Amino acid sequence: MSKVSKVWSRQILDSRGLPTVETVVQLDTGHTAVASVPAGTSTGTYEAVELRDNDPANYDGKGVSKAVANVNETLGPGIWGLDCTDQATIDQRLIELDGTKNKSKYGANAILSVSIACTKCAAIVQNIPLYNWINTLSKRAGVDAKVRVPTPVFNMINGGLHGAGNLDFQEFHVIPATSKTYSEALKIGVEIYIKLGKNLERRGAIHSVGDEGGYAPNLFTNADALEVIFESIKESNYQIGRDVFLGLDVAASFFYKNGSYSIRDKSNPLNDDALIDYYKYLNSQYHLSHIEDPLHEDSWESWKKLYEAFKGQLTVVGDDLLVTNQERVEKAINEKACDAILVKPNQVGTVWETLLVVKKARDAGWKVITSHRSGETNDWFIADFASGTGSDFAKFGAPCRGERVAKYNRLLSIEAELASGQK
Ligand code: 2PG
Ligand code: MG
Repeated sequence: MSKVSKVWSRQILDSRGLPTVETVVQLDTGHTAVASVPAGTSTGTYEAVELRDNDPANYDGKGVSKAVANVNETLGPGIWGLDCTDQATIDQRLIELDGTKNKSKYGANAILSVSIACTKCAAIVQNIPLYNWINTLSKRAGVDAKVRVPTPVFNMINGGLHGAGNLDFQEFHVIPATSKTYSEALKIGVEIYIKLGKNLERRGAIHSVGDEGGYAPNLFTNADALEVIFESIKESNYQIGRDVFLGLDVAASFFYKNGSYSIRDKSNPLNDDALIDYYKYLNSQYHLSHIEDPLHEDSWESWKKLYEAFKGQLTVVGDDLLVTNQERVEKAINEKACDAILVKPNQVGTVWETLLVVKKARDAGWKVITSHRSGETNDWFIADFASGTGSDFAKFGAPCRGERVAKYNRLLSIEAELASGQK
């Protein structure tokens, strides 16, 4: 049994240049592991709390020195002596130390950094790949999973809060067919991404990139973004509906005001029913394979209607709706609101709770998509998490920007290790 003997934390910067938490866990064997945590912009209302200093004189209020101090002074010492391979006990201790329902006392960012560093340390001390260790933990949590490299979901165009352009929808996805190997899928994504950049340039649209590495253009409508991706795929050697599919993360809560949705595609604001009709139109034109957060995070009745309308045709994904939270996932299962979950460890704040959410989703027969946040570091933990939990998909942004390709490249090495039978 290897015990946690020391934990220390510091403030580093994420991909947006904003402060985030990095934590090191050391065992009595001398082994160490480091973990840093991501941050969202389009955060769901019901996510666990990311603790910021809120001191306008420093880092525009975005500092995390309090979260760092919470690790150094309380959370770290609180897990000294615990067995690093007992993730459930470690995470339970962290939850108890915080004592709030939404981790607002010490911060989900502080707590998750410790939790992940312990997971990594446990893999290191046992000398096994992190994805294999996560697979063992998944099984302990009741997830019946085989290690697999997930299909990537590429966010090719960044709108909403992630892009400097004028699009309302947050993400426009290209998803290679699940029958492709991971390296084939990555190649497809990159080739379409390059073509898309050229097509945007030819149209005179901005082709610099947004927070997640996708292009962030000004276009006439949101449908135009789908159109230019559609064109780019047609010009490539790939066939839509056979080799690749299109998807959206609408992040609809962020353009919902006073009971309706204002989007540049329509001159008047739309109510829930009218927005659902518009999705039906987009689906008829572009054959979407999945749609994430199509409606406001509290519009449960409309989610049910939308799911009923699209059931069997496309995958309906809850992100801001579910926030990797067991209670909200249970509600969505009971209400038949969707059939897939976006899994983000920092929405809930510990590795073990994230695994329990994956279990709930799997028991309901849902698809699982492990996801990055728009603010990331080069930590590739989620690539191992996605593979070890047997996630169907991994949403790590466009195949561009260091913090995104760090994860996609990690999946390449996992694929190679699995192919060579390395354990
Ligand atoms: C999302 C995420 C990641 P953010 O909405 O799915 O793409 O965005 O991290 O800003 O919440
Ligand atoms: Mg989302």
